Amino acid sequence: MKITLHAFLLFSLASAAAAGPFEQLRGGLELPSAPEPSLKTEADIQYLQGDSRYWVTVAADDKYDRTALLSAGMDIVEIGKYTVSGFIAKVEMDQLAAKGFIVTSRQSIQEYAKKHLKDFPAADAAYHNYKETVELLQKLAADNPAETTLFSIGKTIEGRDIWCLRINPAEKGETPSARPAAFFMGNHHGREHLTNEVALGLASHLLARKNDPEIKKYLETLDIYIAPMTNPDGAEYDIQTGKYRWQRKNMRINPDKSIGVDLNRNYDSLWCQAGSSHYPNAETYCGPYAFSEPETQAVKSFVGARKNLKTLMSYHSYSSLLLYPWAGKDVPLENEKDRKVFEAMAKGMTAFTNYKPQQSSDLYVATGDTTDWAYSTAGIFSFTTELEGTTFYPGAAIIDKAVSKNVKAAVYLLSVTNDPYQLAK
Ligand code: 0X9
Ligand code: ZN
Repeated sequence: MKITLHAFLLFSLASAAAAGPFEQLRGGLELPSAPEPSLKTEADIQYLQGDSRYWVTVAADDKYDRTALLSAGMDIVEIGKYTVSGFIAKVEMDQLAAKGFIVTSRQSIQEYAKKHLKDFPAADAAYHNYKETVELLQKLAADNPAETTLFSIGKTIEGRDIWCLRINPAEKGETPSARPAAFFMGNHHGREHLTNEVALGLASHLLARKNDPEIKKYLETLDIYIAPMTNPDGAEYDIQTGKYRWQRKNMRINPDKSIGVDLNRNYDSLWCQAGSSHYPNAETYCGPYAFSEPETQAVKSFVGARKNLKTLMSYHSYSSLLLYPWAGKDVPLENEKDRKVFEAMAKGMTAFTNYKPQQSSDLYVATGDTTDWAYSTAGIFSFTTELEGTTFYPGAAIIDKAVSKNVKAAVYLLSVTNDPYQLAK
């Protein structure tokens, strides 16, 4: 929202800003809000010293304002009717006024953390860190040797493997298959730990029920891939000190010494246009060029080598949404048949999650994301799920609920992966 709007209104609205991200857009879904954590001390937030980000609330009326704010480097976390809130580096925050934005409140990330920090891992021990994720994947593979192959699709900038579990009893190893394939991914953004849990929960569910007639049918006819942690470096950095850091990006050290590229802006689909920033220290930094990052390169090679992929789900958090292309263009999908398929799939999945289905760009326009790229280059029916919750750190109690409903949605996606176009008939 630009200065032309009624500023007095904005200040009163700022305090009524959404309790969760994208709150006003979620279609009335309301979750009980978490109890206020107790205030932390200077010593508790010492580890954030040197982090120049601010948590700001900025006047923003609609998706056009939101897109412009993303382009200005803000990482939109919460959306209210007339405002948005989220993180932004100080240099970019200082430019907001000159760009016509009204900042209605601001606090350093250290101040924000004092009010919002929750401890890890004690309180959230049920979440799987990288080591535990790898161990669980290895166990699932060892317990189900006839059905699975565990392999790395590539290494991160810090050298961690990006593991992928293949579930296909007929075809082992990494050799591509002619069977229709589905690809589930989690944790593009480090702090979105619940996404890893949902992907792991899906893998566990499919293997635990491999003899159920319905699941058996999918195992016998499809080629299923699950990569729960696309950005393990960011996820590990987020919890490294035992306290959360709100780390979104990967761990590349940029030329200006800032950390990270936003992996969900680094794909080659209208790269670094709307909703994305060229500033390295921005939360929405797209990187120096498309696919500059080893993590997105790994996904590119994986997808490029598998022409049998028909469906893709990229789990993000939070706000109870199911999003489909276009994300980077403010127009409906030109291909009407495909649009019908996307809409039908979204309807099918949200019947289980009760999330709100919508075109990505109706939330805000953001170029260079996984789904636009996978759909535009390979015709894969690709979705972003924004899981439920009202914070990036919703506690352990949410895991079972989120896994259970998203597993049902994923199984629905599997049920149409053999021929998505059946939904356009
Ligand atoms: O901005 C993103 O990358 C995703 N949201 S998140 O809060 N998890 O960061 C949304 C990507 C979907 N694209 C658009 N809404 N345009
Ligand atoms: Zn995300």
